Amino acid sequence: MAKIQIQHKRLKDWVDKMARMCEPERIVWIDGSEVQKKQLEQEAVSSGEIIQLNQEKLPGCFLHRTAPDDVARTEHLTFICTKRKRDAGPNNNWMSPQAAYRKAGAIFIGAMKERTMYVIPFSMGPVGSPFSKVGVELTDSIYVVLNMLIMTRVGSAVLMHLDKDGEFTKCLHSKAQLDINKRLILHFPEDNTIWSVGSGYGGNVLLGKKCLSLRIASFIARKEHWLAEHMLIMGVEEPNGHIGYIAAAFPSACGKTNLAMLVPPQGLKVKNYRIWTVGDDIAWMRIDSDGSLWAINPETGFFGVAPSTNSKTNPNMVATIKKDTIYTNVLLKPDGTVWWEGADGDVPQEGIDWQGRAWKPGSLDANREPIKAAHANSRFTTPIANCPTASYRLEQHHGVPISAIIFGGRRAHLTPLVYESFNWQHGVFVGAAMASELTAAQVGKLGEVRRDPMAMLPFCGYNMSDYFRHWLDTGKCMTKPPKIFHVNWFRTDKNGKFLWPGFRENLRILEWILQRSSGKVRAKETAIGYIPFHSDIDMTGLVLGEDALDELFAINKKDWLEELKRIKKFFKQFKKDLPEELWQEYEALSKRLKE
Ligand code: OXD
Ligand code: MN
Repeated sequence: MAKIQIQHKRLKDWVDKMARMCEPERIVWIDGSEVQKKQLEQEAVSSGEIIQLNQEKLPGCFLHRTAPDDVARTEHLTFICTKRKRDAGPNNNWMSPQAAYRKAGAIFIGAMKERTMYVIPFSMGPVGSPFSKVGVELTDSIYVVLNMLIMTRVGSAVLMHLDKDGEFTKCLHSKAQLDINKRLILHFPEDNTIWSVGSGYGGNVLLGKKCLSLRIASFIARKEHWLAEHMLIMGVEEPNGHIGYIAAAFPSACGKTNLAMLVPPQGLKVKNYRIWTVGDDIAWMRIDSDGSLWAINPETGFFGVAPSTNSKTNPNMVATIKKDTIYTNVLLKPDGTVWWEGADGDVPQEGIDWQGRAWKPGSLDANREPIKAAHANSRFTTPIANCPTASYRLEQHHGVPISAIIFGGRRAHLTPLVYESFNWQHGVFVGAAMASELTAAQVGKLGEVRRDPMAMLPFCGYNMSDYFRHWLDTGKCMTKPPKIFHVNWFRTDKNGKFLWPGFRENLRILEWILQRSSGKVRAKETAIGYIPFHSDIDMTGLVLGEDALDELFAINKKDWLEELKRIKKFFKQFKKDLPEELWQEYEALSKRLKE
């Protein structure tokens, strides 16, 4: 492996100090080279940490299995460790930095004995861009290294950029004993530090992702006057070459990935739209010199949910994950390929399930429930560059200009297919009042509705009342703010059936949103915001039930007044810290609903 000369004394000292605590047998610096990556893959295959898949059918692909109790983000073990409890807010679990370092330190001591400590210098965002941030992750997991090589820009170029004294987030991870009772995901925003111990699941251990790019970055972004958000970024190109870019926030596993790379529906084919994918999970947005909001995706890969990914729901992802991909917790087929519930092709007649056990369709567990081939939150990690719709602006240092921001949730009832806020302040209220039903991406009860402002509830690294204030202030600093919308693809009829087909058909709604953003179409004013006239949604080639559009856009004032009570309860936990403007919007909505 190439020998790296470290010029950065603070970095070197920190690595030494962490090594003294974790006691690894050796330290290996990750240089980002293909040669080193291949060596690590071989080593991980030899130790059984990853399984090499059929290299003819899935070149460069591997399978990994996590411990059965380590398959999703563990929000109850995730903490924001600020000096003052108030600064973490009621939206976060809090521990004092002192207590947190002590508690996790006890687990880290000697945790890497007989293991290698890998040092991963990484850049979130193009190396050297003013939008970007550098982190260095120390880990005892090759799986983490291989994933980070896909998800971030790693290696010597980052060290060169850091030079002798550059700032970086100190990220420490150890699998330790993979014991759920000794698992902690700790963020120290005031120290620009992350400590994660006892887990091997992506969201807990790929520290560039949720931990740095959302929790720590949101804290930094407030100080530096930008936004770090849980949003996809996509471009919709019209035949005249103009590309309208959208940033959209939906809670985990609500379809951000599918939307970010959708294929235009058959009925809109003649319009020749082209979709460009910038990101599927995280957006860092800054006000640029033109007074509008510009966004980059800090990541270079997708960490996507496998179940239900198929050629109908997401053909571009199916194409992307055919090579250079790490699969986690899916079924291994006898021919060395993989499968999950809702994948293409017939259900395999046999295989090894996500827990490494022999599996056949129809196998039942002790409770006589069907055993899943793949875990509901099984994943793939895959390079954006392999995606057929990857944006050619991925490496641009200033990213792309955002025309519209969309908030969305999974709501069987209440919220219409789409509505537009009256202005930025109202849009912030719409984001702050967001709620969604729980999915498999979080540990918790599926289907339960929880409030999830801006889809950031699990990811905002500080008090959300300060976060709302920051959003309100950001709006005031833009001369050309994007318009803010809300969508709900998941509304159901009285029989519980989805009213809207979703997936590629969502482009019909994005079209309206972009037309509204450029002032090309009228809208109907309602108590909650602007909604489309039915005739302004291009329904060519899409036949819905007779009253479906009426039901999709119905605004039931009684239900909304009930929702207001839930919003009030949520807002009240922020006490006097909640910005007054949000209460004003609350009162104004209440008044409009009662009119
Ligand atoms: C993710 C998540 O993995 O939001 O992106 O859980
Ligand atoms: Mn996410």
